[in-house]
Amino acid sequence: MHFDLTLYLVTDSTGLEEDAFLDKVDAACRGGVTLLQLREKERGGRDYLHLAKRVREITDRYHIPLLIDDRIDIALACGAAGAHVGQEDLPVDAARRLLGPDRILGATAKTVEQALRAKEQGADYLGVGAIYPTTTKVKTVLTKVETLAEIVQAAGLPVVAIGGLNRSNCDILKGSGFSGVAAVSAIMKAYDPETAARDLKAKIQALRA
Ligand code: TZP
Ligand code: MG
Repeated sequence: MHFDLTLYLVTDSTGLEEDAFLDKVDAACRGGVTLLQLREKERGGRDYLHLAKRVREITDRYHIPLLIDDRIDIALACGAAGAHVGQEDLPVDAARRLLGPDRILGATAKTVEQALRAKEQGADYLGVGAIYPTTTKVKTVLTKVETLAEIVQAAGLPVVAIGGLNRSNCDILKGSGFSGVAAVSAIMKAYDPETAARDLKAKIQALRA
């Protein structure tokens, strides 16, 4: 399935009422998000599926592929475009078997070795980071931009950078071969997610040019 990593919104609904969360997602999509990952760490399956279906109504309207973090079952149940797995989630080959050949599968890679393994096992893109310290709840370590560049070269898969990235600090990615930026806070915590998305996207496009 075709996908564009340019501006990859990873959501976080923590502390938000459902409708307020969905309004933010909608605004961000309007601002030009190209790929969206629903990432929920606290919800049980039923609640997660309910939210995934509601988010999918939005992403479908904007023709943005929806991926589900970690939970392949939720991805399949809501008819998502794909899923993303981290180093502690299902291994990429198992996720690929469950998703089938046509859905999008992303994998987190913090080293060249992890990147090559993810590619061999069927990942379509790699998420690399955290590039900067993050305030989003996640178990991660910092990854240098030099490592990101090595991963781009070695794996030959599109790479999205993640972790503390925003419009003011993403210049660091210039020349690394990155395909796009994945962000939570820069969009979800913005007062105006539509403008935040639009501005960040313009910045990424300029950096990649
Ligand atoms: N993986 C590595 S850093 C991160 C994830 C999910 C969180 C990124 O969030 P933010 O708010 O854009 O730093
Ligand atoms: Mg995960």
